[in-house]
Amino acid sequence: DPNDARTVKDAASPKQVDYQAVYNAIAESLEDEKYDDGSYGPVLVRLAWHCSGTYDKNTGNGGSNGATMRFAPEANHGANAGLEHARNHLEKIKQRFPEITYSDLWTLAGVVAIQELGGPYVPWRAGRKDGNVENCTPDGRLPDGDKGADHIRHIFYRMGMDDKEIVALSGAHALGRCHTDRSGFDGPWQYAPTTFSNEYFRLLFDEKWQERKWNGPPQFENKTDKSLMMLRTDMALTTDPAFRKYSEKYSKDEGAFFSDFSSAFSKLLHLGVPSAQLSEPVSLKKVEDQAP
Ligand code: ZEM
Repeated sequence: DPNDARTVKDAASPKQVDYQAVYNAIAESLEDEKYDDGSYGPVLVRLAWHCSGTYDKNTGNGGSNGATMRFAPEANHGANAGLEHARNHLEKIKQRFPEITYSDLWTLAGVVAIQELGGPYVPWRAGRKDGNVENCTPDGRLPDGDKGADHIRHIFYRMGMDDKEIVALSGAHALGRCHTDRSGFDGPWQYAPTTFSNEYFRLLFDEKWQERKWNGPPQFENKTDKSLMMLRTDMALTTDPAFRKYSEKYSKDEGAFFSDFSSAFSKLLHLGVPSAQLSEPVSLKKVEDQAP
């Protein structure tokens, strides 16, 4: 009955997306023995972070709404080198679920990777809209790995993050590695770079770190076997007293890290998205927690 109010409303509302189905498709796509350490998870987390971390609380622009890294100016920012691997990987998911926006897809993929690689549940809301090239952010809004605590604060305070959130978010370096052909830095932060844990914080304190002598940009190596790395910004989490309060705690208490990371990462993924646009939190179950 076209005069039934419910029918009219349903016809006008946007196409429903089965986000758990999208989640599962991404989860199934993560493992690939030919890619890096065997998983697309880490680079998907980096994409979710870089598409969101451009937010500027003073002007309200930037952030995940818009997915403006699809366009040349932002895709070519030095900080985003290598993220085409993540964007191209997700293009296959977008083709299967064309009704999801890129901005929802990229942030959702970050949640999938954290949850499926052993991390905490991360609250996520849908409703981001894709922007166009005029919405691209200026270069320089993401942090440089060769700088200190002042720089980190300057970048993250602009997003509206505090010291605790900065340290918690940095724990994402449990995942993945640096690539000489992307950032110029080299190597993973921990021995199991496809497992989300507080291992990054434990190693920051339990390993001895020394400057690596090489032709590349300044970074640290662990004395034990020189196979692990830390950036200057990672080391600042132990040398700056306010940061150290949290990094020390997370090195001993994985539960505290998981809880603070979940809140901070969720906040990051929604920065700058008008709340009127966002859905209620979407239940996104880990594959292992779904009924068989
Ligand atoms: Zn990262 N990050 N990051 N980061 N990051 C890299 C890789 C990854 C910094 C940084 O300079 C770099 C956060 C914060 C900060 C991830 C997640 C998050 C790389 C290596 C660099 C240089 C890129 C490459 O060569 O491929 C700095 C300076 C940061 C703050 C001070 C936050 C916050 C993150 C998420 C919450 C992840 C998962 C990777 C690994 C990517 C991969 O491909 O393996």
